[in-house]
Amino acid sequence: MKANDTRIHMHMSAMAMIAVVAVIAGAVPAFAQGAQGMAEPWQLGFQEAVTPVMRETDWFHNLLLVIIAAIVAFVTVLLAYVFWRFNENANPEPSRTTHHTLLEVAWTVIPVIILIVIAVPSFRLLYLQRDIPDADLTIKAIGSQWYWSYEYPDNGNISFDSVMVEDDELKPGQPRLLTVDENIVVPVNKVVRVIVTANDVIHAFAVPAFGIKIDAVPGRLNETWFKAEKTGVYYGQCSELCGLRHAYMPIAVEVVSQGEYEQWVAAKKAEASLRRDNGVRNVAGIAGPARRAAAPAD
Ligand SMILES: [Cu+2]
Repeated sequence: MKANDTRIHMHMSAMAMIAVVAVIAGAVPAFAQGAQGMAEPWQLGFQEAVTPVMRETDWFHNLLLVIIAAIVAFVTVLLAYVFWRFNENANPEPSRTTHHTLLEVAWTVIPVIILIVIAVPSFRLLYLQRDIPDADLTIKAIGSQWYWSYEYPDNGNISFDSVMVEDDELKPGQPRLLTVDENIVVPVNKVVRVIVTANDVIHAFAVPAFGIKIDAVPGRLNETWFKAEKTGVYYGQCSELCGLRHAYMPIAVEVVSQGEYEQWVAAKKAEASLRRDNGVRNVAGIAGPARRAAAPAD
């Protein structure tokens, strides 16, 4: 009876294992396709890298994954061997050895080598992120509770707010919690410097496909950069807990061709001069608090 129970138990464990493998196998194709610019159900790993920084980050992550997996496997095997070989039954008379020069040198030097192997690409990546190349375009991103405002100082100081589109206003195909009323528009294959700050509390400007995440701190200017190498819309979210509607201030970056970008700039400038003619001077300043007041309390 007991043996039978054990067999049923083992059978169930095997079934569970098969289920886990099936789930992982099912997730892998999704990972390979990767919906552009956003996370997707059952995704494994990162979003598809669209900038040099994110490509390097991906590579570094994969390197660490191999190293950490090898260390975990090694330690597990070592522990299992110790349990089996040196338990009281198998080894009633323990050895009195206390020092072993070769072993001690090895377990000092090998971890040092592993750390160097990690440190070199780590610093390379850090410098790639921090050394901002000559920018073709600068954008200022300002976080507020709970939306982002953007300014284009190189392009006639275009400025606008970018507010999340609520669920009941989404058009078909627009992703929930990521769609905004006005995307940031940037040209493809151009170095974009992003200057980041905040109006009220600390927010964080993050776009996973670009490999950027930087705090938006009131009274401080932080900067980062990206060079998107593929057109499309890439989404990010505020990544610093900033209050009630923290989860509802997404970031949407639309990467377009240079020609389309110039058209967009021209249209934005025309819109701004129209507003000036109508006597509305600071649209961002007026729209901000009004929108804040209009945001549903939840
Ligand atoms: Cu925020």
